[in-house]
Amino acid sequence: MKVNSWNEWGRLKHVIVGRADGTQVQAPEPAIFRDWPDEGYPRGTHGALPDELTAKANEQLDHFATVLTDRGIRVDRPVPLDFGQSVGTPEWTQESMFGCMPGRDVLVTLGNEILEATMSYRSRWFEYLCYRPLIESYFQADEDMRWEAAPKPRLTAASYNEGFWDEFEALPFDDQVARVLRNDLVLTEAEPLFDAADICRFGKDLFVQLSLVTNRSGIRWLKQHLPDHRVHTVVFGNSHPLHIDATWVPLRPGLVLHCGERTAEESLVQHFKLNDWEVVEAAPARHEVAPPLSPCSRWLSMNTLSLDEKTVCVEASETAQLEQFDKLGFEVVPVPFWDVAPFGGGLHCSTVDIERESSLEDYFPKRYGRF
Ligand code: DAV
Repeated sequence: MKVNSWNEWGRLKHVIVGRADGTQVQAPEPAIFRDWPDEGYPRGTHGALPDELTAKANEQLDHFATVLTDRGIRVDRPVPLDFGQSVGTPEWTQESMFGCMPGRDVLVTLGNEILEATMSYRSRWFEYLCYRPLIESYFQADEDMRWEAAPKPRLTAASYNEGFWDEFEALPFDDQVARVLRNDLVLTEAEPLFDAADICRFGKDLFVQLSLVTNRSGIRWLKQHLPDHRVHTVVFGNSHPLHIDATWVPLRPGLVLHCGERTAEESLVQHFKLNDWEVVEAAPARHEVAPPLSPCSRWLSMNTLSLDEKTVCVEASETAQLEQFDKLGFEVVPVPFWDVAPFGGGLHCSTVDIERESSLEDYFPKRYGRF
C-alpha cells in the first residue's frame, strides 16, 4: 500500500469509510448550537442516537463499503470508542464525545502525508483515536508515509466568542451571512483551529474555507505547514458554513460544482475561469430542509465521492443531481445514504481517501487578483 492523494478526483484505490456506532447528539459546549425539540433533543439535552437509526445508518455505510470493494477499492473502517463517556483535559471536561462516521472532518491526505486536524469541538478532541489503529498500520506498511498532527488545541473559553450562539441564531439570514462574510463567528483567533473537511484539494492548490470550525490562524498554520502548496482562504455566502464539501466540489480537472445558493466571491469565480475551469451550479437538492438530527444542510445532495474523473457516487434519492452528472458525462453510481446524515454527513464526509492516482499538479498556472 501507498499513501498518496493530491486531489478529489484521481482514480481511487484505497479509502476509509466511517461507522455509525454509538454516535451522540453532543452535550452542550461553547462551539456548538443544538436544538432539536421535535426529534427529542431540545437545547441542553444530549445522548446516543436511537439504536434503530444507528442500525439503518450502518446498513447504508456497509453497503457503500461493499460498492467500493466490488470495484477493487481497498476499504478500511475506523474503530468506534464509547462516545457516551465524558472526556477532558486538565483545562476542561466535556460530557460526551461525538462518533466516527465523518472521517473527512478529522483527517486529510496531502500527497504522502496524512494530517490530523486540530478540530474545534471539545466533543471531537479525541476522535483521532478511532483512526489511530489504521494510521499506525499505514505508517508500518509505507516507508514513505508522512504522519503529521496539527498542534493540539487547548479549547479553553478563550477560543470561543462568549454568547455567540444566542446572538447569532436570533439574527435574520442576511445578517448571519454578513457576519460569515466578515468572519465574525464563534471561534476567536486565540489558537489555530481547523477541520480537515474545510480543505478542498486541487493538486498544488488548496482552497480552505473560513467557517464555524476553521479560523484564520488555522489557515495560517496550514500555509506554513505546506510550503509546496498554494493555500487560499475562501468564504461563501452561507449562513452556517461547516465544511466546504457541499459548497465547492471539484469533479475533474476543469469542472467544479458550486452550491448556487451560497454565493462565491467574484474573484474566486474569475480565478477559475481564467484557468479554464467551468463553474457549474449544482442541481436542486431533493429535500427542502436539512436532514433531521443533523448539523448538515439539504445540500448533502452534492456531497459526492469521485471514484475517478468519470465516475461519481451520488446519494441515490437525489434524482436531479444524478441527472445533472449524467448530462455532464459521468458514470453515476447511486448509493442510498440519506439515513447516514444524522451521523455527520454524506458520501464525501464519510470517507477519507488514502490513495488516488494523482500527483502534485498545477491546475492554476494563471493568477487572478488575490489568488
Ligand atoms: O454544507 O451542509 C456538509 C458537510 C458536513 N461535513 C453542509 C455541510
